[in-house]
Amino acid sequence: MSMKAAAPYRLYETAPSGNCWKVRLCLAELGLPHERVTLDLTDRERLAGLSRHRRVPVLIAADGRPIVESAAILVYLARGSSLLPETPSLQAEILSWLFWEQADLSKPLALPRFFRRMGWEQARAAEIAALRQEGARHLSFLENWLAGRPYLTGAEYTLADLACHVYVHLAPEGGQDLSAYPAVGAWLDRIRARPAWQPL
Ligand SMILES: N[C@@H](CCC(=O)N[C@@H](CS)C(=O)NCC(=O)O)C(=O)O
Repeated sequence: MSMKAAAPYRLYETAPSGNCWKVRLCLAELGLPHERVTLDLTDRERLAGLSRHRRVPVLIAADGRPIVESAAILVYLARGSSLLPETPSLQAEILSWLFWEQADLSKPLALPRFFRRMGWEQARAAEIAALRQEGARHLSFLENWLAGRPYLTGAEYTLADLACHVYVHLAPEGGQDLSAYPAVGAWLDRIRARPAWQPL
């Protein structure tokens, strides 16, 4: 009789979450065995026992410690891989993209999508318009940045691209038009062509 070895990582997630998708993409890119537990966000009691913020994603690390915040999970998984090279200055630059994604980029791209999914598009029209404007400002910045390089930190795909492309890819679901950003579109195409990339 064969005993099935336990997967070293367990990911608690919800289906539509971009932050959870980032973690799945990272696990796939690195070929790390894992199991997924897909929750319903109404399952507050279960979430409270897993995450101090009652949010997903939560990754149970190999030693059983729960890790919250998608950026922290990505760094934990990617250590020692080409997604997070050891060169200290490059590593710091990659982290700076992860912090920027969380502090600036993701909110104006993710919230209009969330409001649309909830059916709040009319009720929150003014807020959505302001968020789209802010999102467009970040997309223009990315357009200029990516005009001169294939990936955010240069020639190689890293955790910076993995983390930052997720809500850019999903932005049209929130009504953001990406057609004015050809360098961003080409960057997305390069990332989506990776063998391990999978749609949400
Ligand atoms: N900064 C956090 C954001 C996590 C987050 O907002 N998760 C959402 C799903 S994408 C969630 O669990 N929302 C439930 C809630 O806030 O009640 C991360 O990157 O992990």
